Amino acid sequence: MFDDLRRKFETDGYAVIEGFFSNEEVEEMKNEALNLIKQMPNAAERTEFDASNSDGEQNKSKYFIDSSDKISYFFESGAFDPNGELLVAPELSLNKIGHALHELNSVFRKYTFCERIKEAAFQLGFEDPVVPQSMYIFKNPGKSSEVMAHQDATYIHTEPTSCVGFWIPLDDTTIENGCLWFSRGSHKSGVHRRYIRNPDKTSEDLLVFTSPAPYYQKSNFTAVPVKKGSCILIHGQVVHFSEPNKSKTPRNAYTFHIVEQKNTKYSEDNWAQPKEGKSFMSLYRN
Ligand SMILES: O=C(O)CCC(=O)C(=O)O
Repeated sequence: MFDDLRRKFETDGYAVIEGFFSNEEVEEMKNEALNLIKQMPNAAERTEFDASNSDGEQNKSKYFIDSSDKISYFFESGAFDPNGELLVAPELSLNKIGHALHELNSVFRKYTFCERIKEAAFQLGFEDPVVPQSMYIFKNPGKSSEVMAHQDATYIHTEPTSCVGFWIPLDDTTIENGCLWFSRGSHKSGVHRRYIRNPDKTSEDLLVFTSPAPYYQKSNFTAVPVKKGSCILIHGQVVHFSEPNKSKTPRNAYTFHIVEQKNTKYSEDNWAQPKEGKSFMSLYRN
């Protein structure tokens, strides 16, 4: 399962492990997402999350910052009428749920801290990894499900860079339904911009990008369609994106990130910070 993993990861900036989770395990995660949908908040507490907005205007909210130790719901833009009532079925209204599923939900906690994940991290050379965030991503049919080209280290920054994403599709992914696309080798080009807590405390924008979105040439990207239950390991600096889901069915994924603690500094201006007196969960010790 882990043959050549580190070499592929270091060469391309990502590596695919096929058959990482069984169909039963995939179904358990999908069913758990349905359970979470049943517990969705009422209209007053709902927040839209528009991942296709590269200015990130709608991310810049307290709700986003506060979600780091909660199970919070982020809705697609246009999911509601002016009275806050859903215009689509609840399961089609969400963009994602985050960012502490790995901590607070027993099913996602079980899979995040399973031996296979620990072994993959170990194979990549992690000595003392922690998990700063997790998300369940709903890529439902429709334009708003696009995720713009980005590096994960923009959002989860350490010195030196150590962030790795574990991305686990719960449906087979195709070019049509919005598989991931990678710019191979782009992880060797540094961190292009950061998304930080605004140092200007008088501003209404709590979170800001340090520079505009770079232009990434689409022809540099390779589509990486994979079967459900695979795991794609994503280097924090590799540029990747996903197109809108043009199929008729949803494309779900569970994802979480790890960072190294040993000899590494977690940036204090990252949006996600451990709450006072707490630390991020250790991958190997849970
Ligand atoms: O699930 C997707 O379509 C995009 C995920 C992604 O880019 C990420 O988690 O960094």
